[in-house]
Order: sequence, then structure tokens, then C-alpha cells
Amino acid sequence: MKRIQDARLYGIVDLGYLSPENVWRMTQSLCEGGVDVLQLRAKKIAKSEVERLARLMLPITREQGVPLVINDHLDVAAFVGSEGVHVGQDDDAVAKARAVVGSACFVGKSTHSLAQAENAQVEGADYIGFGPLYATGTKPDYVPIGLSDIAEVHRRVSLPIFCIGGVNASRLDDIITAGAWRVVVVSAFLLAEDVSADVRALKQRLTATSSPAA
Ligand code: 3NM
Repeated sequence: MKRIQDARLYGIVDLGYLSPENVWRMTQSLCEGGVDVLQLRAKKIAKSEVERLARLMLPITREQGVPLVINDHLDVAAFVGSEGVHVGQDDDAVAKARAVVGSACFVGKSTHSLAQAENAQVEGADYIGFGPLYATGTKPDYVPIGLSDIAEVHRRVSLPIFCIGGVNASRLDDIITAGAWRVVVVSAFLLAEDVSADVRALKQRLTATSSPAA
């Protein structure tokens, strides 16, 4: 199983972009392309359905050695035994999450500023998301933070930092130049014509470059 500490490319199966029938195929394509970690994000979907989808994804992600992260639903993560769980600023605290999911499951937290990123480290998160870098239809109510704090967040926070929000192939060079080492890509992959090929190409570019913040 890949370790979150070694992950560079984080994919999300977001049910805002695909229907439940396509989750199995999409999970395969993202894993085949080379995501290092994969999240199931299913806002406004019944918990029982989230659990069903997680159980559908797990044999694929396990086979590929890709940790599966459940967004928001701590109890689902605990039931299915996912490798990780992810909470937002308005969700449960990291300590609460850890109490529910146990020590074998890593806990990630969304952060939207330097202060939140530092707090998440103090709270004991295992990794953070940092963004949204750009305005994004996937999280439309959030104000983009731009690229200017990426280098600084890497100086202040020693956890794995996944830059997120509007990340796509055409912005990747700017994001890397700004100091990013790890990225999350959601809609650019889920809407791709050839998902595996796009994942593979972006991963290659990401891992071919080294960052001053690394
Ligand atoms: N979290 P896309 S931005 C799920 O900033 C999510 O915490 C964000 O999707 C954050 O790659 C975001 O389609 C959406 O822009 C990322």
C-alpha cells in the first residue's frame, strides 16, 4: 500500500461529476493512470450509498495499492476500514475523527489559509489540502487563495500538503513553480476523454519536476 507521505498526485471520485454506475470504471481508470491516493467525495448522497460505493471501490484501490480516503463520513470510514478519512473546516475536529476511525486510518483536513494550515498541524492532521488555488465549480462557494502562499505554507507546515482547486494540466507548471510538491485534481480528470492517459501524463510531469519546497 502506498503511503500518504510519498503521495504526489491525489484524485477524487466526486459524485457531483459522475453517476454511481460509473464509479467502478472511474476508480479503475484513475488507479490505472497512477493516482497515489484516491478519495470518495459524495455530498448530498445517503450514507448507505456512500458505504456501498466505498465497498465497490476498495477491492480496486487495494489491488492497486492506492489508499482510499472517505470524505466527511467518519463512520463509513470506520465501517469499511478505509485507509484514510478527510474532514473540512466545518466538520469534526481531527481528534474526534481519530477517535472514530482508529489509529490505522490517517486523517486529512481541508485548509484555506496559512493560519488554518498551521492549526491543522497543531490539531494533529496527517496531511492537509491547501486551496482552492483557483476558482472552481467543484467547490463554488470558496474564494480562491491564489498561488502566493504556497511556498510559505511549505515553510511553516511539515505535513504533506496537497494543493487543490482548479488544478489542471495547463496550470501545473505555474503551480509547481509556486512551490507545490503534491496536487489534487478533480474535475480535470473526471471530465477527461481518456482519464488514464491524462492522469499518467500529469503524473509524469509532476514527478519529473522538483520543487524548491520539497
Ligand atoms: N476542496 P477541482 S477545492 C474538493 O480548497 C475541494 O479545500 C477544495 O476540484 C479546497 O480540481 C476542491 O475540480 C475542489 O477544482 C477541487
